[in-house]
Amino acid sequence: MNKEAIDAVLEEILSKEKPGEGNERIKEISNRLLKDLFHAIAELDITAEEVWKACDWITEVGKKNEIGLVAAGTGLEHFLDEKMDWEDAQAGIELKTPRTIEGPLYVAGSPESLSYAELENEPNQGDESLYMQGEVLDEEGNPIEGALVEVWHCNKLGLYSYFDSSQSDYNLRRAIRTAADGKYQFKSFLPVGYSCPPEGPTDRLMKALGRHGSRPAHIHFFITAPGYRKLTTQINIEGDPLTYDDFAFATKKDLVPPVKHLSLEEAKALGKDEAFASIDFNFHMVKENEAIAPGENNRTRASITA
Ligand code: MBD
Ligand code: FE
Repeated sequence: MNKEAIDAVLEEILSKEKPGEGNERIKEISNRLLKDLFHAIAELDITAEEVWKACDWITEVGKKNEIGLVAAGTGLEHFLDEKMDWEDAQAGIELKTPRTIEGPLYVAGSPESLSYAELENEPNQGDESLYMQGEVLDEEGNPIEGALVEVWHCNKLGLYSYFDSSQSDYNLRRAIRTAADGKYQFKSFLPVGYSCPPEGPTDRLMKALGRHGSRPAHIHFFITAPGYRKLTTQINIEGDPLTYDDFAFATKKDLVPPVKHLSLEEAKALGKDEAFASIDFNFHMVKENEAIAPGENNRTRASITA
């Protein structure tokens, strides 16, 4: 099908849109994407059978709530980060703490405490404990008081509470408010990697692309503070074989802090009664600024009360 023939169909379809009615932004985006789709169908000679197979796949993605996984696995979510990084650079801003994707597994409303939290609802069953700590800092390196550090990670099976109904509410999800010293600390354990639900639509897409659907071990963060742009980021657990082979493209080299493993003797010298792992990591915040993208995208997120 040649360009003239494709454009004739597009013109027929777009002629139905009444000028001055509807939403101009949605018209612009919808029309552009439809045009690109029609041209792709023509150029690649995508068959009707393939189109309807794709529609079935999209229906399944919706029914199984995997659109967020598809956005992560296709790199769409990462692309949005790269676009914001590029725009920040144009505005002369270089993030000291890189942003990286949120992913689809945040739950709003986790329990809040001051300066310190234990992430597990039930105490650790013999695993090595992790202490992670640091400061929330402004552009001059001063501590920010009243910042909220929201943290979430998966359990030893790679499953996140709420999405895994066998875990209790907000397990491995907490919100830590900083005091005047800007410090936060939490106790938990080193999480493992995550894999897409096997044979689900995202996993099957990854396989069809000759890829895997797994993430290295990581911990998620939202950092918010009045007057500052929300920071969405993660840290990777050093040493995971998938650190630089993440199906969601979230790894950045400044987000792989060293993990120190302290022996029982070293721990005792610090007043702790067990060996533990330790990660130091500071969060550098950027002031809100009209010239750059906001940190909040208002995507729909899970919430236990709603
Ligand atoms: C995750 O834990 C995650 O962080 C992302 C981005 C996608 C799937 C699972
Ligand atoms: Fe995750």
